[in-house]
Amino acid sequence: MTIETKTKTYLNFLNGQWAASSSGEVQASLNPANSDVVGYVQMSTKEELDQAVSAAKSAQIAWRKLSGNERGNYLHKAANVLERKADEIAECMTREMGKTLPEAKGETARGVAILRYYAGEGMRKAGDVIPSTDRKALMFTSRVPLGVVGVITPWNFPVAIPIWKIAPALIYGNSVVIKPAQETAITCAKVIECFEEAGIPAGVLNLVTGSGSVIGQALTDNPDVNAITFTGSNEVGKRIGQGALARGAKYQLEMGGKNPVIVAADADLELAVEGTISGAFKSTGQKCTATSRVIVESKVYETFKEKLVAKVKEITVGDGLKEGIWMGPCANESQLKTVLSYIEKGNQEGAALLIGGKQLTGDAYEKGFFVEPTIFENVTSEMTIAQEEIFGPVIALIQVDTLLDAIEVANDVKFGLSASIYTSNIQSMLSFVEEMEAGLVRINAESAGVELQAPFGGMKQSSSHSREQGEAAKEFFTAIKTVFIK
Ligand code: TAP
Repeated sequence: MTIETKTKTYLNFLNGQWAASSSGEVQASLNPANSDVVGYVQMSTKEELDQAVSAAKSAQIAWRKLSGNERGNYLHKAANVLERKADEIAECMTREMGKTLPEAKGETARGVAILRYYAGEGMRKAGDVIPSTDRKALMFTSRVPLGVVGVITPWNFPVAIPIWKIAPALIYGNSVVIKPAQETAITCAKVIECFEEAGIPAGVLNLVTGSGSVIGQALTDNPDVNAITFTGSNEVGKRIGQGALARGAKYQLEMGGKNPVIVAADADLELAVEGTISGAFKSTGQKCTATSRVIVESKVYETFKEKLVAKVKEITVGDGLKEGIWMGPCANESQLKTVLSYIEKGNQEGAALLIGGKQLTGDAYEKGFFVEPTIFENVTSEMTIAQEEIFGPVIALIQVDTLLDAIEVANDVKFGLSASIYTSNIQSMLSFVEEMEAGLVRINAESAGVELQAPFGGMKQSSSHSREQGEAAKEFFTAIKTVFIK
């Protein structure tokens, strides 16, 4: 059954049925480009979340008994449906959270590719044979599902993040209850529809929307949820981790970043400018891997700065659905206010505003949450804008004398998600790889982005030190059983 779109009210998906919440309450999802109502989503109750978990618990018994290939066939079918509906879903994403349509289409295509990758995972190895010291025994490991997995996702990648958690959870034989960010719950509902159309058995995948403090908390606390996978802010992530730990559930947290780009004196400056702009301003800087600090060797500082500012002036800001727009709005009003408050802090603490810094107003921006792409210079490592995640289109330029200084500054934050360097010197590349405290290190490439078949995750306070995506996902979504047969 397709969700009722005429009334623009989206429902929960509970035990194979679309259902309204008994609360009778819905929340409007607003387009951040113009404040139009995109649709309404359910404000569910704790009881509904608990019902979804019970359904998932029952359904998991039969689901885990299917072969990996059989489970993979559902993912293959869901990938085909998503591919067919890609344009509609990408447009919904742009309307719900503002990223430009080409970016939304790219993310949706990524969702299709992730589903296909994990569909194949059902046919790959699920354990190892380990030589026993007893010549008459067979000893091996078997990867087994955890049970019910709770998935809590943010709004910045509303297709890719739910899929990169749901797909591995399902392929390894777990059932799922997802609570997406309210901000982008409609896009998530459309993803769930793809699984429904693929014929996923009732109860194996459930969607419950509502506030984080009610539904997210209830998912964290429910004793039948065996594992929680979370992506979002550090504040919420830590609370979820503590809750899961207290009741002995497995958990995985992917959180914030404060990602640096180092521009060495021997860098290809055109390439460095291109990578800095793409890493910092695509998705309006609302990526966990977005570039937010640019650390430049003094020998090339002025030239790099000039080239960077000239390119930033070319950025077109506006409604991401319109052609020719390169950067959309902040995802909501509170995000815009946060960005503006960091800009104010930058000014107060003595950084020099090079370009941008203001909310965009006037006809094309009326009722939207637009901010100019912003660059500060004369930033020092102890300033707030060099330490805290802004999650907006703001970069801090930091000048250093040597590469060693650059790496020291790059590491001088509590986060360790992604880091990049532009250099043509192999020794500098290797020093960076060795010294940089980050889960993703990228050379002559922007800080944002990782291929879906490679491990993804951070060091330090960016992560609970697990990894997502690729084969690495198996570590979280399965338990190892060691088998000894004599
Ligand atoms: P959060 O505010 O942390 O929200 C993330 C999710 O947690 C939402 O679904 C939210 O629900 C829910 N939540 C809120 N309070 C909760 C509670 N008490 N218990 C359980 N769940 C709760 O993050 P955000 O603003 O959506 O996303 C931006 C953050 O995500 C940034 O810090 C960014 O760096 C991070 N991020 C990290 C990564 C990786 S892979 N490291 C990738 C993308 C984003 P609501 O619907 O109520 O908001």
